[in-house]
Amino acid sequence: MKLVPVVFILLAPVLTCCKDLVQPVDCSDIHQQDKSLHSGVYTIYPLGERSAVQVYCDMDTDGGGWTVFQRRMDGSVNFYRPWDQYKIGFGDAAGEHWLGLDVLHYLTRRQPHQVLVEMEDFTGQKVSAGYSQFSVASECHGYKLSVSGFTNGGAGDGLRRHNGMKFSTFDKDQDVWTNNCAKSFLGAFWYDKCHSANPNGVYRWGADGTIYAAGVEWKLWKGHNYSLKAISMKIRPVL
Ligand SMILES: [Ca+2]
Repeated sequence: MKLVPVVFILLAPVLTCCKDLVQPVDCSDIHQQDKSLHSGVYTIYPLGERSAVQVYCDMDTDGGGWTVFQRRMDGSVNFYRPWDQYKIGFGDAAGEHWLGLDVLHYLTRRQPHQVLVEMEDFTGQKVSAGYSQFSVASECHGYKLSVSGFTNGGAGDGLRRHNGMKFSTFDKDQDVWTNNCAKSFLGAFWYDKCHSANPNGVYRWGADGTIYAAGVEWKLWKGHNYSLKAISMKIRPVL
C-alpha cells in the first residue's frame, strides 16, 4: 500500500513532461485542451512532431473543434493548381486555404469523421450541408472520397454524386468522364462526370455564365452559373 504514493511521486516528472509534449493532431484536440479558445489559425501536428501545419480552426459552430480543410472567401488565392499542390496544401490558413489531401487522409484514417460544408451567396444568405461520415483514402487509392449521412442545412445533398470518386486535378485525371473534368470546369475535386459541387472552381463574384459550371458552385442551391461568395469545408471526429 505504501508503494502507491511513491510510484506517483516517481512518475510525476514524467507525466508533467509528457503533458508538455502533447501536440494537437487537429482542431478538435486544441478545443478539448481549452474550450475557451476562439476561432482562428492554430498549428496542428497531423503526423507527429515534425508535421506542423497551420490551419483555421472553427471553435464556434455547433460546439466547435472543426478543422477547416477548404475555404474560399474573397478570390485572393488561385485554386486552379496541379496535383502536387492539392496533395500538400496551399494558400493562407487565415484566408483562402486548401489543407492538403495527405493531411485529410491521415486525419480521417485515425478515427471516424463528420464533415460540414457552409456557404454564402452575395446577398448574405447562408446555408449548409452536413454529413455524419467522411473519409479520404490514401494517394495509392486516388484519395477516394467516402461521404454519407446527409443532413440538410438548406444547401441540398451536393456531395452525394461525389461519393466513391477519386480526386482529380487538371494534370491528373481520375474522373469517370471521357474528357477531363478539372480542365473543363477549372477546378479540382472528387469529380465523376463531372460535378454538383465545384468548391475549388474559379472565383467569379456571383452570377456568371461565361464559362458553364466553372465557378465556385453548389448546384442544388444556386445552380451551375452562380459562383458563391464564400464556402468552407470542415471536419471533426465523431465522438
Ligand atoms: Ca476523364
